[in-house]
Order: sequence, then structure tokens, then C-alpha cells
Amino acid sequence: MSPRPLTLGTAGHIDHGKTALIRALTGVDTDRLPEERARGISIELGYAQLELPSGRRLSLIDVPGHERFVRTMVAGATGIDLYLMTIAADDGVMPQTREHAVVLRALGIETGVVAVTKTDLADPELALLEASELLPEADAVAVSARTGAGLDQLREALERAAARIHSRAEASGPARLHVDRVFTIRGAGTVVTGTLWSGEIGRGDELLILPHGRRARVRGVQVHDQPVDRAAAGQRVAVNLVGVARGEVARGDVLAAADTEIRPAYLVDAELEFVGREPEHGDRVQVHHGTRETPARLAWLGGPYWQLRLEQPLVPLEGDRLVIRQIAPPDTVGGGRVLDAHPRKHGPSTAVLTRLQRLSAGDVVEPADERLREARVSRLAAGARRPEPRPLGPSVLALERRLRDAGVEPPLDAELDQGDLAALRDAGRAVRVSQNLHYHRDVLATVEQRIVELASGNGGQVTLAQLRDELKTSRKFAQALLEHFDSERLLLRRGDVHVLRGGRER
Ligand SMILES: Nc1nc2c(ncn2[C@@H]2O[C@H](COP(=O)(O)OP(=O)(O)OP(=O)(O)O)[C@@H](O)[C@H]2O)c(=O)[nH]1
Ligand SMILES: [Mg+2]
Repeated sequence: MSPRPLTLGTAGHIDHGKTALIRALTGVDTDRLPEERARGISIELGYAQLELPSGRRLSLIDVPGHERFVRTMVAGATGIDLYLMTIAADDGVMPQTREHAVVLRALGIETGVVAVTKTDLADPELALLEASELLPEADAVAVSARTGAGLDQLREALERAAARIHSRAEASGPARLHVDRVFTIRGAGTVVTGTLWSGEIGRGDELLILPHGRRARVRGVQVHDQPVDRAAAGQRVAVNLVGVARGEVARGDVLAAADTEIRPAYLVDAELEFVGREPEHGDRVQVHHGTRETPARLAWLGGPYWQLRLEQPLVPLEGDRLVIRQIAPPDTVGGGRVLDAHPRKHGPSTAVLTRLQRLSAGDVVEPADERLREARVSRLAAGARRPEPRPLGPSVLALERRLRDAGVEPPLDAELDQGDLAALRDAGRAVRVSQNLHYHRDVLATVEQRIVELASGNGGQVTLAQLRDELKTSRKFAQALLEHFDSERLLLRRGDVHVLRGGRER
């Protein structure tokens, strides 16, 4: 059997020679954009392929080192198996050398090589010493992209590192790909690229684009510009999608097998580790998962356990890695692992702590209320079976964004064009909740999930005041939402309370 496909990602401070080194190793200049060439810095992720002495091939992702592009670095590093950290001999360890090391650790990427670069300009000794302190597990090799010195030793060190990597356990799961690039090819349509985290993707497959849930069919798959029948976990793939316009999919979206339970989450319970000061309960941070990111509040649950209350949905599964960044001044402060991808909203308690400790230890823990969970899953699956929406024009797409961004307080219909709203309704993106109120369907799906969670922690029922507080909205909107879900038969009104109906009756 041929060795599993591996992806190598660069890391390191700005100007420390990442791109020059990739070019020296592969002949490929990953700085393709005119702006990158004009400014002499990397801005976007770059891609190449490296053949090792044994003939084994690695996919390469070259990341930018500029402090303003750490989020791009995280998006690139999220799918890699091993790192190539560069430290310039004439500069030594600098802020983004450290920050990238924190990101790699948060992502659980423990195998890699350090290249001390620019050895034609300065003695590498001090930088080699710093490297062994920062990343003691990695071999460090002194190189020069300019003279070619050390490149053979670097290739050998990469070969040894690649040989140490165990296959990813999650590779057998459902198809999952975090989109890092989207482009169009004339005559073929929309193409997205990313590393296939798990499963397989092949021609003719039906996929969901999450979090919005649009369906797409795969017209073709390429791995490194070569068409393949099916791409396997670990490979960097380009997927040509049918029925999806360029503007309808973006970096941060997740392609997932259509028949799985993977779905967006606004709450995540995680085990986190921080490099410096521990954050405080209630701190607002930036959470990165795959190529997605969102601000979130941290709620402390005891020990290393935290609930992340997300402002935008992530698409996580248990065991996935998270990177936590401080918002101001921006810095990577830690990261960790998802323990429960769809928990209830809760604070610390002995029961919660026990459950999280068991999840952390790898015990299988049943969801708190299996019946409610099933009801939720079947509802979401029913939602996903909606008919294929028809393409929308740019003004309607802008309106759709407005409606989605408005969250639970959507603009009143008087401000919106009625024809456009009708188009959004026809396409299944907007839902009329009351005479004068439309909601984006993603927002409604989220509200629905939060109602189910609220009810499941509250004896199976919710009141107007509880929903208003949960959504931090006005009575008016909470009232309209409850009535909508009464009529949708998610809830049954009994006096002042709305009772969650069972999965079977609906
Ligand atoms: N003399 C010498 N110059 C080098 C070497 N490697 C890179 N450089 C120069 O250092 C500058 C920065 O190199 P890049 O490869 O663009 O650095 P980078 O780490 O990719 O920078 P960002 O992507 O912006 O973070 C360029 O002018 C390179 O020509 C080297 O080994 N020797
Ligand atoms: Mg670069």
C-alpha cells in the first residue's frame, strides 16, 4: 500500500524565507498575486508539491507570516500533517515565530522540521539554539535558499518527519472538506479546494455546503491538477460543483456528505489550554475551526473545560481542534479540542464536569436526552431535503445577506422590496413568519435549535420571557417566533407555555 497522502505547511515570521525556500525546493513561486510580488510579502495561501528523496510526494501549503494575516495562516495550517518552520539566521525567533508555534500546538500538529534560513547572510548558531528551545521535538537544519546550502539535508529531515506520522483516526469518518479557495473555470463552473479531512469525494456525489445547507453535486475531482475518480482523506483536492454560483460558496464553508449528521453549531463544549494568562469567564475571543472563524464568549465550566457561545456558526465534530485568539491586541492565546459539538447551553455543575471529564477520557457518553436529540436531527434532515433553490440575482443575494446578518431582529418588510422577498421565499432562503416579518431560513434553523435546547433543559417547554432572554431580543420578535413554531408544529401552546412536541407526532 502506498503511504497515506500528507500535507506540509510552512510557518514562521514575515520575511524569514518561507516562500523562497519552497521555490528553492520545488521550483514553484507560491507568491502568485501581483500585490504579493509588488510588496514582496505573501498575502494568500500558496500551493505546491514536493517530491522527497524516496519518491514520496508531499502537498505543500505556503502561509503568510505578516501579523495581520495570522487568520490566513490558521486557515492554511488547519489541514496539514507536518510543519516546516523557518527562522531567519539574521533575525532569530520573532513574534510570529512564537505565534505560529502556538497555532501548530493548538491544532495538535506535533511533527515537523525547522529550517534556519539565510545562512549566507548570518551565522545560524544562535537561531539553531532558539529553535531547539521553541520546538524541541523538531530537527533543525541550516539552509540558504540563495546558495542551495543545506537543502538536501532539509529534504532528508522532512522525509524522516513524514515517516513518523501516524494515520489520522478520523480519516474513516464522513466526507468533510473545509474550503480554503474558490474560483471559476470557464466552461466548468465553480471549483473549491481544500484538504479532505475524512472520507472520500468522487464524481456524482451529493454534498451539502454548510452552514447554509445548500446542496451541490460533484461534477469532477482533481488532486494536484490530475482528474481522479475519488479523492481520499488527507489529499488536497479541487472539487468542481454543479449548480453553485461563485458567490454562493466561500472560504470557511464546509463540504460534507449529504447523508451525515454534520451540522452547524452555536454552542460548543471544549477542553482548552492557554499559553499565558487564563482568560476569564465571559471573555470575548475569536475561535478558529477549520477555515472558519467567529467571535465567541467563553463560559468556564470547571478545570480546562469551557463552553464557547458562538456569534456565527461553526461546523464541528467531536475531537476537532480549535484555535483561540485574543481579539485586541490580536494574538493567539491557546486552543484545544471539541468534546461536545452540540451541547445545551449550560453553566458549570458537577454533572457537566463529570460528563466532560468522561468525554475527554474517550468514554462514550449518551446525549442527555436521546429523544429530543433525535427529534432535532430528523427536523434538520427534513430541512435539508428542501428542493434545489433556483439561482438568484446579485441584488437578491445582497438582500439575503442583509436578512441573514440581521439575525433575530430582521428588518421590517416595509424597508425591503416585496418582489425580492418573494424571490427569496421562492428560493427557500426567506421564510414569512408573520404578516410583516421575514426571517432568513438559517436564522430560523438556529432559533429552532435553541428552542429545542432551551426546552430540553427546562422540562420540555419554553415561555415567551425565556425565549426573549435566550435570544436577547424584544418581546415582539420572540412572540412572532413562538407563534411561527406553534404553527410549524414544533411547539404546542398550552396557556402561557409552549411545549415541545415529540418527534413522532410531527
Ligand atoms: N540572502 C538570502 N535571502 C533570502 C533567503 N531566503 C529568502 N531571502 C530573501 O528574504 C526576503 C523574504 O523572503 P520570502 O521567502 O518572501 O519570506 P517569507 O517568509 O515567505 O515572507 P512572508 O510570506 O511575507 O511571511 C526575500 O527578499 C528573499 O529573497 C536566503 O536564504 N538568503
Ligand atoms: Mg511568503
